Amino acid sequence: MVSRRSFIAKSALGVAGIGLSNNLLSAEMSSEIARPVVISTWKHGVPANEAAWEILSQNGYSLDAVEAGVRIPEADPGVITVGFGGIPDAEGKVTLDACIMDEKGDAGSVAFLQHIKHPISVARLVMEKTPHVMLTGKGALEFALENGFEKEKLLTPEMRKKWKKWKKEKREFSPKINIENQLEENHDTISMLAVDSDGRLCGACTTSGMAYKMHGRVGDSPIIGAGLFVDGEVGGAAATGSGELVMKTLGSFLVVEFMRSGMSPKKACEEAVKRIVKKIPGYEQHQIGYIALSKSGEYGAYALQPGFDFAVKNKQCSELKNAESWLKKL
Ligand code: SD4
Repeated sequence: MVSRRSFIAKSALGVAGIGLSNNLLSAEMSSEIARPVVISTWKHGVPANEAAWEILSQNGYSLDAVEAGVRIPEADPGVITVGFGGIPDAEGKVTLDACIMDEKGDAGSVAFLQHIKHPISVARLVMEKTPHVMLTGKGALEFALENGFEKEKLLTPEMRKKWKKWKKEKREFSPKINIENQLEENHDTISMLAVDSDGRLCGACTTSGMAYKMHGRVGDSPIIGAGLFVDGEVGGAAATGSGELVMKTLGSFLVVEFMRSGMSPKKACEEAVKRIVKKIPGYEQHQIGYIALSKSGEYGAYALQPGFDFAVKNKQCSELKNAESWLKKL
C-alpha cells in the first residue's frame, strides 16, 4: 500500500519533473483524472486501444489490457505488419517477434516465432510460466504448442503474391521511411503502453518485423529495453521503426531512464531520438518513433522523421495524433 504521504511526495516529484505545477493537491488530483490511459503506435493503435479500454474502463489490469489490445492487429490480416497476414521475410516465411512487461519488472518475450497467430500471448506465458525471459524459434513454437496454441498458416495469399513479386524483381532489402502509412505496403510494429486506475503500468510490443528481412533476423521488438521497457515506479516506453537503430541505443530503456531523471515523456522520447542522430551514421534513411507513458498518466511521443502517428485513449479523449519529429518536413 502506498501511504497518502508517500503518494503525494511521489506525485510532487513527478510534477517537478514534468514542470506542470508544484501544487501537491492538484498533482494528486491530476493523477486520478489522467488514469487510466492507453497509448499505442500507428493507426492500427486506434482499434487496439479500444480493446484495451474495455478492460481499463472497468478498473481492469493493464497487463490484460495491453495483451487484449495488441491481439487485435495480430489477428487482422488487413494489418500486414503484425501477426497473421504479416509481410514475410526474404524466404517467404512469416516470423514474429513480441514481448510484454509488467509493472513489477517481470518480462516475457518470443523471437523468430513461426505459425502462431498471437505471439504476445506466448510471450506472456513465457513470463508467467517459465524461469526465463525469452524463447526463440523452434523452442518458442514447441512451448506455444505445449500450451494449447494452434499451428496456423500466417502467410496469406496476398502476402505470398507480394513476396513472389519482390523476389522476382530481386529487390534489395531496404527499409522504407513511414512505409507504415502507405496503404500499399503498410508495415510496422504495434507497441502499446497502459496505466490502469490503480497506477499499474504495463506494455506490449508485437511485429512481423522488417519486410523481406533476412531469414533469422530478429529486431528490437522482442528485446526488453530496446522495443519495450517498463519501470512501474517511473513509466514505460516503446519503439517502432528500424529496429537495428533502436537496439544499438537500447532506446526504450533510455527513454525510461530520461524520465527517471525528470524529463517529460515527450522530452525523453526526443532525447532518445537525438541519441540515434548523434551516434548512428545514416540515420536519415530510417524512421524511428518512440511512445512513452508516465506512471501518473502523462504521455508523449517523438519521431526521427515526420509522419509518425500514435493513438491515445483516456476518459477525455480517443485520438490519433501526429508526433513531432527531429527531421522536419521539407
Ligand atoms: C523491427 N521495429 O523489426 C520493428 C518493426 C519494423 O519498420 O520493422 N518496423 O525492426
